Amino acid sequence: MTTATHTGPPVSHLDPFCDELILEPYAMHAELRDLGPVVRLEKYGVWAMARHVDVYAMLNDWETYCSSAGVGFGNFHTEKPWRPPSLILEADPPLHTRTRAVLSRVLSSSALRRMREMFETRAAALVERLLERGRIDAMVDCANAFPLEVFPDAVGLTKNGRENLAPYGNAVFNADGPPDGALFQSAMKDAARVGPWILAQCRRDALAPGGLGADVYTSVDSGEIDADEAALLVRSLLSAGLDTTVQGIGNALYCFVNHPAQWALLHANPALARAAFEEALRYESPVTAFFRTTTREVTVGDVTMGPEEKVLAFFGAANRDPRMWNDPDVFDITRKVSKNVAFGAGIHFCVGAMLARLEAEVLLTAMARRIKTIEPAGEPVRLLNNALRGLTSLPVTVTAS
Ligand code: OVM
Repeated sequence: MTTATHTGPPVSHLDPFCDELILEPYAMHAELRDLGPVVRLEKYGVWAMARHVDVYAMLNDWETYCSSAGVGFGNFHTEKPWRPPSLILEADPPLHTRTRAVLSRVLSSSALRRMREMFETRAAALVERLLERGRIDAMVDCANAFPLEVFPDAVGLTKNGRENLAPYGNAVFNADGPPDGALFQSAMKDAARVGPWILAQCRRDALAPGGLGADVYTSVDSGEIDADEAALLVRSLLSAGLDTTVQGIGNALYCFVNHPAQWALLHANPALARAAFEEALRYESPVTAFFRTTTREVTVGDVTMGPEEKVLAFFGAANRDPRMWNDPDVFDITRKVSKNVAFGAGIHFCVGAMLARLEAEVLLTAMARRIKTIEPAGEPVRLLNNALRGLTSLPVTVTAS
């Protein structure tokens, strides 16, 4: 008599949301990739994908892997969300198609073209201030300072209360983690404190004419969306528009501080700035992972998942998958990285990507033109966040060319 072997799905007992693995995830990423296309995270009873081919396929199949149940731990189909769901991030077609069209128009490269000059003037001035000081904190004085200078103005926000933006974004990303964790709990406190200010800024009369926020409301006039929907779409700008670019730019600077030959390359050829940012996004992806939720029974490899099950897509792991990239752990700004999933993929691909790239390109270009060296001057401090990978401090010295 033969005995059938029931191996079951590959299982991991690791907790990607514990402090240690938030701070240093790459060994875990390799382990998850090597276990198979789909892995069971035993601690939470959710699935995870970490290989590029599988993450990419999942993100491109919204009919099987939906977003309307939320992109964090909670399942909005069965549990109450912590805030009214985003009409774009946490939505499926046909709702998503309609809201996405609005933000696609507002954030298109042609709509952003008129902002470049203002961004360039401010970046050049910022870089001169940095060089006068010589010793700076690249997170505080650069990666935080520049988006905070240009993004709220681009949206058309009032000057008072802008300090509420960063804690709100930080809370929104922490809210994707396990609800009983300390980061989620502190996110709820932060959101309660700054949420009312955020919501007040989403109203039409709070937004300066000519800004991205006011532009969302022109879609109310055309009848595409109603005023309540417009307010929630402005909330999406404020949720996703600041912390992500701060950490993306900060991670890029962190890469250059640790890879001086790559900085020399950029300094010699500032036109590489846009490509360099993309490689930094691959190498140190600012958004670690988001969930999807299965809409039906689905089999991937040897693993069958049931309907209404949570699946975690590890962007950062996919972006360092050796099955996809040559020498994935090498930071190389001349590399072709068009399939990196730092901005996601498929219908939810970051709608603000053009704005993020513009901010990063303009700042890195201004820095590359004037700064000859950027060198470590103290221990960097990592950000602890359930979904954002980045830093809070990066002490450096800069020298002029
Ligand atoms: C939103 C939202 C929030 C966080 C992230 C995001 C990466 C979107 O509220 O729509 O996209």
